Amino acid sequence: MEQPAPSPTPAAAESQYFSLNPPPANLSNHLTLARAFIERHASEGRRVALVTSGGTTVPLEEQTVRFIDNFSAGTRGATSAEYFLQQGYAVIYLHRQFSLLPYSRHYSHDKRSFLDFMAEDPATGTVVVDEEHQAKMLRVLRQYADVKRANTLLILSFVNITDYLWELREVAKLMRPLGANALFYLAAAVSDFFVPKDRMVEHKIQSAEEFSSSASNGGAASSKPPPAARTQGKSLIIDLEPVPKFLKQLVDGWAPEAMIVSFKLETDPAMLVRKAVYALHRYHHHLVIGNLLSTRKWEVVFVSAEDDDEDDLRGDAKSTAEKWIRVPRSRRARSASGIESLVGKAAG
Ligand code: PAZ
Repeated sequence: MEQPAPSPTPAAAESQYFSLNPPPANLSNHLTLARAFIERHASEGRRVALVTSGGTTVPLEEQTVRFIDNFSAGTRGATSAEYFLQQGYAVIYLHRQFSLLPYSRHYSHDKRSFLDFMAEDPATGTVVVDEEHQAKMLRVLRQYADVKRANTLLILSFVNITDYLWELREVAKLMRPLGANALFYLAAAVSDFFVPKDRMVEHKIQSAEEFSSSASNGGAASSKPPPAARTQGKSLIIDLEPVPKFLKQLVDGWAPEAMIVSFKLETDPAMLVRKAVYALHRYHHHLVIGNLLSTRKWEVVFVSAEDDDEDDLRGDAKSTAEKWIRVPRSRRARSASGIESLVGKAAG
């Protein structure tokens, strides 16, 4: 009987993934910006936080018409970034393109149009902020102006899962010299499944089998492995592969001295703490923050090794502490700031 192939070591899986799936076109530009940012803040003795935020897409075609996505709007990441900045960190905000941004989040994804925050001053014929929004916008604008003046926020974007992983790995390596002054706050919703480059069809997937000839997608004699997406009759069959688990590499290889806070999302309350504890032990992060899709804006659970002794955490920590943080019902306003301020303070 044929034996299943042994699973590759983490280092082999990493090298295979990054050699098969090419980097985003703007990576080198992003790294030039990140290098200068990190060096400047390191020379000024400032701690640097890499905050990841938003969802990662899974493209189904090389010329991407269709992709798989997830729910994340980037609220957690954008809001938390503001609290890190307030706590004196320099922040590299690695976010999904067009998801929420620190400061502008207060206005950009509102149910109202941004024009609803504006009014015309009849005396001068100029556009002003509506009376009702003056106080809050002035407060947000001042915070944003301070951050711009101090140059403590660098915004980088990604779209798909492979772009995200490339950016995370390369920026993490740049942060390595910061040692314990580096913090990773991994709030992005990262896909567990993807289509590897060599199994991606080039052109738009056709909805009818008679049009989905292999000729338009590399030719029948192509040496490529079978495409991950194909039509069968009127159905679309998609065969996704697991994204290699790189979170441990962050600790072991890319930024071994950094503080790492990662998030775990579940929908089943019975799974949450169990999965967060599993992630803490498996990836050796310092803190795993668990949240449920339906209540994520109001409650999170902090899972960390009970003993904050470094060896205990990095070794086979058996005991794990959990701490629930809930925003009282009365404070569950439209904004998610309540929980973020608590999370921000805990990480600060
Ligand atoms: O972006 P958002 O505020 O709507 O959601 C935040 C979140 C739930 C994506 C984040 O808190 C999280 O749990 N991120 C990790 C998800 C995961 O890969 O398990």
